[in-house]
Amino acid sequence: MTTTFAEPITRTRNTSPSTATATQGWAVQDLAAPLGALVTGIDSRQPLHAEQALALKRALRDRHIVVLRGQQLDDAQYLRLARTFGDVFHPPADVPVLASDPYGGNTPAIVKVSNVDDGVLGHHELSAHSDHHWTPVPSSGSFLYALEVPRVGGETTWVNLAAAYDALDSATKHEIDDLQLITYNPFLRRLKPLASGVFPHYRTPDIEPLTPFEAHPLVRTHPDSGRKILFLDEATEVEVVGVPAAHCIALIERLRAHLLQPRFAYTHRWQVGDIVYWDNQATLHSRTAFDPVERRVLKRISLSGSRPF
Ligand SMILES: O=C(O)CCC(=O)C(=O)O
Ligand SMILES: [Fe+2]
Repeated sequence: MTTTFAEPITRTRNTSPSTATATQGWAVQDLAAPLGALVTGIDSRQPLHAEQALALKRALRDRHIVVLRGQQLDDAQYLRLARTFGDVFHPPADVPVLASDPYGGNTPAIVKVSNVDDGVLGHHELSAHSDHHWTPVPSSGSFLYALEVPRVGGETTWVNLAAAYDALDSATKHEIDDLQLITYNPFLRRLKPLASGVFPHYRTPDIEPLTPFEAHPLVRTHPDSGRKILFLDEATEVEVVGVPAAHCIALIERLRAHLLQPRFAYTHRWQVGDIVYWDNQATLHSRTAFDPVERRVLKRISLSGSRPF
């Protein structure tokens, strides 16, 4: 089973800014799950103190996702919080991404992830992915801020890709350590659907490659922690560079089945006011479907990253 916990177990931090009183205490605690930390006592309407910002950066490096509850931010405050950790992600002009114009470019800094009004992603299930994986310089991390949530469904699950790599047997590690993987842009595939209407999980020689594309290491090294990451998602069209498809289809299927094991996962049940900040370099996230009659409104900000190595 996937781990679903809101309650922290380990207190990793219990300190206050220098001016703090007892009521201004804040803490960062591990969730009782294979990844995730819960931050309490921080009101992110105010700029973070240096110690708080550093504690969140450390928690992200070590636990891959950081959860803040009970926040109430306007867009400027939300952007200020996100920019504490980096620049907002903008794709190249010819690379379409979520909420950009159909052919790329003009991507809003704040994306409304919502099944109502002018939002994107509707109410359906989403397979596990890392935001902007298919771009030349993928995102370092994303934030989601919950404004309205359904009573049932619409949970988001994160997968710990560092733990997934560590748990591979040594023969598999040896086999994949130096492979390069192209993850084709699913927004391009929507613009150029196959005659069959199928969204392939692996590009076979009979399928013309989508362009532009970029190869990244299948096993990347995390730029902050140095840990090895199995940088592969659940269902996007991929291709291992320079190895016949016939061999790699089975390999990729096996790796995908491996990383989707619930022992690597944390599922978040959203409450209004939650902000989750996650590392796109070390995690995947997926979402369960929910009743379209219910409203679900979140706002996403993605940060720019660096070329995977
Ligand atoms: O709606 C969700 O829970 C996740 C949506 C998503 O994948 C994203 O905003 O990047
Ligand atoms: Fe996403």
